[in-house]
Amino acid sequence: MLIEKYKIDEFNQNRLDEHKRKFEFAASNVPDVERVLQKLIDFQIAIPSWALGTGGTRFARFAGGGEPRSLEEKIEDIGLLHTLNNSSGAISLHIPWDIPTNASNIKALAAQNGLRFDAMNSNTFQDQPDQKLSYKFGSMQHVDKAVRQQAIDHNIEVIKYGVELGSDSLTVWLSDGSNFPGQLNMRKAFQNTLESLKEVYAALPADWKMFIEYKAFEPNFYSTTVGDWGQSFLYATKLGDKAFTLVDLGHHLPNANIEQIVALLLMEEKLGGFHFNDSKYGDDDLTVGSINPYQLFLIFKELVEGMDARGMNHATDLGWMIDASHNVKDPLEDLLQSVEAIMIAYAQALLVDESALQEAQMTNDAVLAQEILQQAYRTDVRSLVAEARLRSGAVLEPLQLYRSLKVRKNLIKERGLKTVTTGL
Ligand code: LRH
Ligand code: MN
Repeated sequence: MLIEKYKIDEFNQNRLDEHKRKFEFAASNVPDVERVLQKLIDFQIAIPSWALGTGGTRFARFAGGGEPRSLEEKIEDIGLLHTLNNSSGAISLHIPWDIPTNASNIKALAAQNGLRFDAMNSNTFQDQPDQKLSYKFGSMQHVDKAVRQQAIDHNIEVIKYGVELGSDSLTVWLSDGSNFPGQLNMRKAFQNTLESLKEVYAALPADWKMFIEYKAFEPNFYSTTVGDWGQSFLYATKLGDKAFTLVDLGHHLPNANIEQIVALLLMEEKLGGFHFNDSKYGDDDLTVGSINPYQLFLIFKELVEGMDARGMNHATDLGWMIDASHNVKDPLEDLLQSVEAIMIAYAQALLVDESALQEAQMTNDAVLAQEILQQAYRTDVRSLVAEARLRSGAVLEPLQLYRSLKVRKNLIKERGLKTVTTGL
């Protein structure tokens, strides 16, 4: 569904006075507001191709209707998000859920929607109908060399699709592990996995990156062969300069200090990117910032400080991706909220008075340090994020326009109530 420019201009015009009032007040408290606005305009978040339909659990899945029936319709839906917030300028594909049958057509359609292709995702956590060997007992860790080779070949095939589309990175998440003590020789599983990843690494084009995504548990519930940041860091270090760790916020054990993990991986130049979502218990894949927005702010505070310490470009030097699943919300509304939460956390982190904070740290003044940090966190930056959208031709309030244009109702009329999209 296309949203005409005049509808966006009309919507913004009706809200301009109120926005300008809020923005001028917020801007008056921000020393270098133009730098902050430009960073917000440049910051683009990749939308997962597998999160445009209704997700579910092993218990049930309640379809919402109007779901994309093809990769083309997925690109249109992400194009619509990008039209609304101009911060969703990339799509992350999952193979084989979204095989680009005609890559040049798909690439052209994405370009028409202002989208580029971010990291490609392989899938050796499911058996495909035509697959010879099962991944029931793992893929790259498997005791059978033939199964490992099948997984290696699949990842190399995914790289090929990515090259055709102009992507420049591969995310490898392995569900490999075990469910019971004694079931798996965990040392051999690590070595098999490393040897397998080395063959995929060798197939990477010169300018590509490989992201090793770790996860504490699920679908295996005793051991996971890439189970935490340390293991992912070990693989990435042993593989070489093109291999990095990928931090999915939902893949940690309860109460893990994710911002500390991020600070250290960034310092070690082995942080590749993120799968943003939120969770209260396990890998809940909930809307970003819906459960623990303070943790998201603390993560971005470490990112801004750590990236500035290395002179990195905030917009392009790390992989910014969402990985969520929508059991009860409209997928597009959920994604609009997630992008907004990320932009707000980034804007707040840009407001942290770093030199004052470092002075408080050097004098062990924990009270002052918290005051400086929470001054930024408690600053309402929503009008700054909205101004960045306005200046880049997008919508002051994306969710409101999405609802007032009855986008979901139109998608259901166009695609039907029972359409089921590929993905989780
Ligand atoms: C695993 C994961 C991984 C994807 C999948 C869809 O939990 O986070 O990133 O491949 O979700
Ligand atoms: Mn993920």
